Amino acid sequence: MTTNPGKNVQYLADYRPYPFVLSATRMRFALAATDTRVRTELSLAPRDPEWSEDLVLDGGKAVRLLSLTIDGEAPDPAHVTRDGETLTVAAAALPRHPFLLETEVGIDPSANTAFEGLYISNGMFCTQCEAEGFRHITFYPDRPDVMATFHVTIDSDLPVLLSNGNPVGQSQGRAEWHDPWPKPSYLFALVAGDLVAVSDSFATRSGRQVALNVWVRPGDQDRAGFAMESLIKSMKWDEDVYGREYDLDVFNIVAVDDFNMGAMENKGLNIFNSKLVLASPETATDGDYERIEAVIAHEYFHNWTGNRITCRDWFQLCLKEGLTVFRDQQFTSDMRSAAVKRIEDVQALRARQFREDQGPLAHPPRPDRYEEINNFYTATVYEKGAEVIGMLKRLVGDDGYRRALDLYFDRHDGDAATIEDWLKVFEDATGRDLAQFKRWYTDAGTPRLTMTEDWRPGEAGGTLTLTFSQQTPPTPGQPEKPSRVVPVAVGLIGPNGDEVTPTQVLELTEASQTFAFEGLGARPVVSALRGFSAPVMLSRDLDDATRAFLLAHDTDPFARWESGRDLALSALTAAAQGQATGGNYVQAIGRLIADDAADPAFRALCLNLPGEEEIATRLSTGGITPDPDAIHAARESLARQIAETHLDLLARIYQDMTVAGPYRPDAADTARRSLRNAVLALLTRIDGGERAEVLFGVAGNMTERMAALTALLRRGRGQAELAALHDQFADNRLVMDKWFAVQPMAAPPAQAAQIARDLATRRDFDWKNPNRFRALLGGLSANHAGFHAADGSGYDFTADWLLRMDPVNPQIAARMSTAFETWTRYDAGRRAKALAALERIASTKGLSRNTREMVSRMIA
Ligand code: 0A1
Ligand code: ZN
Repeated sequence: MTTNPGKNVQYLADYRPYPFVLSATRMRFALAATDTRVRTELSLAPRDPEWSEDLVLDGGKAVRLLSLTIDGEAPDPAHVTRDGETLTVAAAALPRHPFLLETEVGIDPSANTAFEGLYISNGMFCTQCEAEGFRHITFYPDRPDVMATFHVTIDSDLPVLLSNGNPVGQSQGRAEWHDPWPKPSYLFALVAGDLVAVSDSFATRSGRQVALNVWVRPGDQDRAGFAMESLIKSMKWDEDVYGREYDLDVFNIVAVDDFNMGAMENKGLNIFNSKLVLASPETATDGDYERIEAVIAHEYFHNWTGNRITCRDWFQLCLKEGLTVFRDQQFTSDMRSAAVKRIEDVQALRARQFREDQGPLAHPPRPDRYEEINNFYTATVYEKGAEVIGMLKRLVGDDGYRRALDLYFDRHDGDAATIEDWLKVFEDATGRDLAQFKRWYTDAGTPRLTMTEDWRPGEAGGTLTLTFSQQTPPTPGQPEKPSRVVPVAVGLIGPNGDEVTPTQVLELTEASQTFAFEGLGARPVVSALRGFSAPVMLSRDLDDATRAFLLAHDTDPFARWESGRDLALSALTAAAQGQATGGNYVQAIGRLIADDAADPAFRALCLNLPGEEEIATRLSTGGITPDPDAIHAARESLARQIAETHLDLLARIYQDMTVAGPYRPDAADTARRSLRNAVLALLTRIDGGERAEVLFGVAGNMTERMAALTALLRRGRGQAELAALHDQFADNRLVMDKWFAVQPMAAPPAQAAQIARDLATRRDFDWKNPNRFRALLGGLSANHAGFHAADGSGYDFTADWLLRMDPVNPQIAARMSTAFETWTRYDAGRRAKALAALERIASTKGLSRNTREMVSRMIA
């Protein structure tokens, strides 16, 4: 194997403060596509004047040093050394007092296909500096604990020139920006291009007027209004709920077409992947609208949780990401339906984070080692990081949480903080000892909880005793897993369906523990892990009748949905192993969806069958090797069974849920469309596709058109609709991304890899665009039985393209390699083919650090 783990490993334990203090950074950019010049002035001082240290600045290979002076003088060249990743000025050449270091460098944005640092997207200059992109712009201490004010001058003929902070001068061909808030380099941003703005303003609660702009390319203005509305709601919400006010005169958002991730919280100048800004009813789905609202909020909330208080080092990434995800989840719950949001978040957590936690890429929310930090922008850092905060809030209560957060903002404003700092504010604000709780940050893996019940009737009422035991399977590098604090929210439902004991939070701290409920009239049914009170897997012996009872009567919406989910999963896992069918589920789901008083969104969530990946996970957690083809067949068969059994009811709901009037992406209309589309997916399996064809033809919005198209493709139809969509939207990148994604995703599994291969030969498969690449490869890997086709065609196609992408954009190649992260759970034939594909990648010469780390962890 040519992999080389260990060579570039960074360790949390090695943290050391930077030996110099940087107070102010001044930069001047002369923008040019192939030869941009950057002059940088750093106001530096030795941290300890008694101690002399070399000055080490980060700087990528492609940064050409043109000049360097210290207090205006060029040092002896013997004192300046350059290697591929740094520039070092020897201590002997440095004053013991504050000094000014000036550099000029040349960089080539047009050659930057990795989209890290300064690059060009569609004729527009833009930057991405998190995590370590700034070092591709200039020589700098590119680490989050070095914070400075920035003064930036941009020289360019392009009409719009933006950077962080407030504008302090604009003239023909030049703009100057000053950011008074000290910040680390990863929050730097610059944008220059031919852009137009949708503008508005916001008056903060202390009366400051903030100019708001959403910058897009000319012609896209009519699709930027929703982003602006979302921004204004976010600003208001953060004031109302967290007491956090915005702190500059302007807030700019820019949409760019080439972007490695979703969006970026640069101070005062958020840069977004255009798919998370641009939306119109004809081009975006309800899901897109909801994500736009959430991500606009997320980036805005970073202004306090991330920017005003940043991270000491990248091991602490979940300090800003977990908290900011938690905040954006709260925001969406407040804007829409809290119950629906919680269920969606848990589904996403299980699909991405539980999956990660069970495989070779498992790591704690706060890792203690990495080779390439860009590989750690993961579901564990983000989503599990948010779950950990949800548990903290549950344990200390809403008031305790509020006091802790106020203390956090007071105590750490302006700091580069750590997880220890974060936990300490909770300890100080609430008096609670969080030593054991900290394991949630340092330990990987999903705890398995088992709950058993013991019922003793008695004269003065019966006693129900619940026994919980917890155990966490080993993860890479962590064989032993001590017990954690697990908050388990429990309620009791009486035999008549009334709640007899409202929600109570039990705190597990031991490997095994019992809790007794006394004085009960009759044996109740336990509703456990309400609201998904901890990110664990709970197993308990429950028969289908009791699950159906909870699905009908539980007062906690999450737990109620979970009962339906468990019913469906037990039917599907049995069928995938060639056992009996899902009669109980089919009956129970019929009763639930017939309830017209229930929220349509909730009914839709219950009606959507668990995905094939989720079924595979459930099987492999139970020690059974999943067979992707059998899973696919089982799921299709259960869907048909539901459609046949409830044909009339479904047809009625399909009519009833028609949404009249102009399209609105709000919670109420979204809910109706989601139920209607869930019903359509079922009916299309037995109706020959007429409903879907009609809907595709008449629908004016993308939500319904995509639902119809997907349903048709799953039946091996939909070619005319695909062609129509292409004709209408060939010039719209975002719609064409959907067009590329849906084909491999909804294809019959045996054809999926070939369909992806054919699509990849098209001229409009602009694969260097991250969205387009993700659409095709992600579309295929979302087709569980297609990606895991027994002949290895899915693996081979994916490996071919990862290898092609790696030298161009290593971040994207590494990220998409996670399609393989579950490979060890399949049968020997599939494992051999997946391993061969991974080894082919690993043995390729010149592989990036990003992809090398991912692949070597997966085959370790
Ligand atoms: N901090 C951003 C995510 C982000 C991370 C890395 C990036 O480039 C490698 C870009 C964006 C967020 O949480 O939204
Ligand atoms: Zn974030």
